[in-house]
Amino acid sequence: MLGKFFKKPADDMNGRVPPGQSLTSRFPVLTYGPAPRYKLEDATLKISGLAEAREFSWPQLRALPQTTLTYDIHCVTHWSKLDTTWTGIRVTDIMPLLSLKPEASHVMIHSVGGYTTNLSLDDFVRPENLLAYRFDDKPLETEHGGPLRLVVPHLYFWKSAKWISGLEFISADAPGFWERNGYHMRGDPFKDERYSDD
Ligand SMILES: Nc1nc2c(c(=O)[nH]1)N[C@H]1C(S)=C(S)[C@@H](COP(=O)(O)O)O[C@H]1N2
Ligand SMILES: [Mo]
Repeated sequence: MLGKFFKKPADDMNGRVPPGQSLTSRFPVLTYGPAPRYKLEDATLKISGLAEAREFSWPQLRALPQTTLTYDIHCVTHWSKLDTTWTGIRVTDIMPLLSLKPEASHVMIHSVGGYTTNLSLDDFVRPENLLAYRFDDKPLETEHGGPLRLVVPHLYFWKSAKWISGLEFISADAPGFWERNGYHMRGDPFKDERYSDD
């Protein structure tokens, strides 16, 4: 009974801060390897796997509705940042343009430079998930994934692939870069799903 109270930090902002996380007002950069540098006009999104193959150019993506959303982000390295504001294209505005095969259940996100991360379609196709190109009403900086990155705020931030280049639809879950290196396959911060043995 008491343990239940004591486990909950007094400053969890009414449940907004997941267990084991501390708030930061900075915006730390976490990248494995070098950051690629290219213009937004040159960004493309390649659709592959269990979907009709196609490639979106930036003008084709830019023609979709533009959405600005504010939400909290949580990194597995124990920092959380509240009220971050992103502008981009909703995943739910792109999905109706894709012809998925019925077997598709997951997606492997691909980035320029080879980074990958896996998501179930349930986690990917959510109205708050964005292909973001602006942060804080400014063009997204290179080190934070500019010109174009995925933002999936309900999971740890390693799922939010920077410099996104492709969506590969697959019929079973498979590990991406960090997931092969010990991170959890799903990564829900509120369930403390940091490593594969959590
Ligand atoms: N392409 C790519 N995307 C990536 C990463 C990376 O190394 N390469 N790092 C991930 C990790 S571990 C985190 S915590 C966030 C960090 O985003 P930030 O640098 O904007 O804080 O990006 C994620 N997306
Ligand atoms: Mo991370």
